[in-house]
Amino acid sequence: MKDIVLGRIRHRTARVAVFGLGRIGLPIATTIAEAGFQVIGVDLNSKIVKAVSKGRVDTTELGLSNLIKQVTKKGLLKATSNGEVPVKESSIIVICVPTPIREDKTPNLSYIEDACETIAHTLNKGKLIIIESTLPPKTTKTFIPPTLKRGSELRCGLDFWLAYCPERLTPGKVLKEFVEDDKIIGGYNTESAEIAAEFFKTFIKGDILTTDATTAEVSKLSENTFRDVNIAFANELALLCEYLGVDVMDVIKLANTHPRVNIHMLGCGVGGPCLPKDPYLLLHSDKGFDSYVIKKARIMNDEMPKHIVDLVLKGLRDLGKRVLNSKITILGTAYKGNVDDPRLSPSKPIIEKLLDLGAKVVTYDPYCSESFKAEKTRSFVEAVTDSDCIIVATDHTEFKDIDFSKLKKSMNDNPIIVDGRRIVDPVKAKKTGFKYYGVGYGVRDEGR
Ligand code: SAJ
Repeated sequence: MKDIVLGRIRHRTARVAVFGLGRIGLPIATTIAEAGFQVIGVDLNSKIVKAVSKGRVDTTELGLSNLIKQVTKKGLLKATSNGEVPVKESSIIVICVPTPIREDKTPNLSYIEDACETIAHTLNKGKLIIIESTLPPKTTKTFIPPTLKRGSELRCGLDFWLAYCPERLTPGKVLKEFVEDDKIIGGYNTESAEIAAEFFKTFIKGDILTTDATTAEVSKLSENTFRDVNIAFANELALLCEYLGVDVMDVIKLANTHPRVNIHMLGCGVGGPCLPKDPYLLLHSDKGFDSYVIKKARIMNDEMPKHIVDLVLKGLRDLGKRVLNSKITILGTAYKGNVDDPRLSPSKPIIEKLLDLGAKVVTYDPYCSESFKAEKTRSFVEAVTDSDCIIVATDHTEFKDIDFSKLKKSMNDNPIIVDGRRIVDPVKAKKTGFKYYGVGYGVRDEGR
């Protein structure tokens, strides 16, 4: 059996089913098709299925639209909503569905379970199942096999193979990173890791790093948890610098000149599909490991939107303005710069709090259409006209070179800038007559 599947991989005759055609699954399916495999994508969203089938996908992901056109034209990529037939016809099944957390921060594995149950209906000997979705520790070893088998006599690791091969991709660079980055292969057993490694070698240029499934799960979660804890340190350092009257940007710039120091960037909070949830997935276990650092870091980052609102209230107070009916402009609703994704964006709690306080809140985002119930404007000028205060909430490139004199003419008297991403030059802003408040921008006693 093993030689058959290896032969099909080597000759590209293995058919591949990819469950989940989202921001990660679709680029992965397209890349596998580009490597010469016949790929059938499975997604419950009929709009995505229709668009992929026509080779026309509306995406901002660099290079993806063209690549999809090419592979669908060659008949190498198709899509469907019904997963049973693709599973039957495929030797390799890749699962790229979401693994969100619930309100209570516990993992929601329902999408994974649904995909496994669909696969279970037609699972037979000789298939390789690969999971790219981020999983809590021990999920591959304990949760996936019984869900896949659903009462069949098939033995995981012997009759079919299973490997956890986590995506480590960042939106905007998915196609490039998927091929060029090193690939971690966590085998349910050694044979599963070997076969999965042969598959990825057909299109991955980076190193193939094989290990066991649980180590791979913890490693992936550690990558993002490291980022979250590092960002939390930068955020707490920013609050300390405000208190000490120094600029955290100067502090981090100098500290990072040390060859072994890499302090990340402070901000107005941590959003996106990964960092806000992965630390909770990492900590999830039936024994209930009692975290201190990781959990506190999550709380620290989730506190930052409140700090932004505090800076706005301070700015208005310093100028004798009231928040009630003040016009406040939110520059950016995407969770990070130059993406269109609003998932868990820090802009949401900032907007909600200001609306609660009776402010007139408007948003402008050149990439993201979300406005979180604030009034959405179609242009920067419309957003800032007659505004009392602008908040830089997302580090889009467009917001990095604001024409302050033009901006000042559009805003109300005594305009305020609250720089949640520290991308505005405080000296220039203040010289043009703005009251500038920035995360970590401590004001020295001598009144800088
Ligand atoms: N952020 C900071 N300070 C920083 C870096 C980020 O405040 O120094 C904020 C961002 O503004 C954003 C959040 O943290 O709100 C997450 O930023 P991120 O750069 O980690 O971006 P993500 O969430 O897009 O991380 C992605 C993840 N992959 C996918 O979403 C598919 C993650 O798995 C990757 O580890 C990460 O990219 C990466 O490798 O860059």
